[in-house]
Amino acid sequence: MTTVTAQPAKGDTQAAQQRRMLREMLLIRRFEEKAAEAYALGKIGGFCHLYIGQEAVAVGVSAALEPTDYVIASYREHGQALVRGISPRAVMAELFGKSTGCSGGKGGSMHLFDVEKRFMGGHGIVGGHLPLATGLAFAIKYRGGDEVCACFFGEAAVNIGAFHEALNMASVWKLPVIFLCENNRYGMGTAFERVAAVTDVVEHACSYDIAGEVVNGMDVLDVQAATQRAVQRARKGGHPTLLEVRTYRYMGHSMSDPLHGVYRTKDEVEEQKKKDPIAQLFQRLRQDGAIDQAGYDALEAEAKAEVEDAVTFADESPDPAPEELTTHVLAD
Ligand SMILES: Cc1ncc(C[n+]2csc(CCOP(=O)(O)OP(=O)(O)O)c2C)c(N)n1
Ligand SMILES: [Mg+2]
Repeated sequence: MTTVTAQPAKGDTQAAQQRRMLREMLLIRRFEEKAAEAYALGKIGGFCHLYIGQEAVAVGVSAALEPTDYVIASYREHGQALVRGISPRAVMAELFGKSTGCSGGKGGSMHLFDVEKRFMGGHGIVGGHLPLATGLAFAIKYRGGDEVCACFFGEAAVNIGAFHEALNMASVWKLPVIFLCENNRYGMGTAFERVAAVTDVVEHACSYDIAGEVVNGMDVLDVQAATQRAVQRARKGGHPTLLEVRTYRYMGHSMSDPLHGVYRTKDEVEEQKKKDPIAQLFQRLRQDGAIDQAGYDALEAEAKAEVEDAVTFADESPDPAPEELTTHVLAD
């Protein structure tokens, strides 16, 4: 099975591209629900952080990128990996710790990786990959390329020194990097309302010559448009951007965190679900006459089938061989 990515294809009409974005969001949602099920069945070891609710961010950003652009992410990265074209089979097999996974079964949920797709991880240390994003952008500029590097991270990373170092160096060297702060309001079960604090950071970043925007992360088209502006700045003159994308996760922090935890109410989650990014895009496309219920159902059925296929593939794949325990390079 092939994955349809939200990246624009030649000759794509706007409606066709938006239908692809809807399909991508559906694929991520159905994939994540299946991952939760598989985790409960004991098929996934270690941590597993789901992306349900935040789909519009990965899909909107990816729709504004070229396949040659680089993406680097935190540990909540299943959605970004899928939308950049790593197959659901390779992602699910990685979650299951199987040798057919995109990191050979040795990385797991937090360490998805695919150099060919220019997906540079999956990183577990909060804020730790931001300097790597600056480094990737430095390499692009050093080689005279016109690619950009998109770096996803949660809002808790803005407290980390590496966040400021990475942004500062990107600004000083004028590097083609887009810092995407996915502000889902919570960092690992804490009760801090971070919206205001992060917005202050965006303003601060602007003061050291990084463009900054606050974006509605529940609207995939807003995310796409803001990323397109950032990409334009980056490709033109290597000007970096910080986007604070306001989003919301419906599930707990990880599979070991209860759905609502003690830091938010069920009502709050239900209220946020009214802004669901998938429902919003479907509504808009339906109003424009670009899709009907049958068209939506067909997209959803395709997504479900792709995820079922991925689970079967992961189930049937072998564990990594014992002699691979100490190797760090994937065999061809
Ligand atoms: C340097 C560091 N400190 C602490 C942790 C433990 N930790 C894991 S996730 C997390 C919260 C991160 O929240 P946020 O950046 O908002 O991302 P989200 O989980 O909301 O996507 C923390 C503190 C870590 N992984 N790395
Ligand atoms: Mg957060």
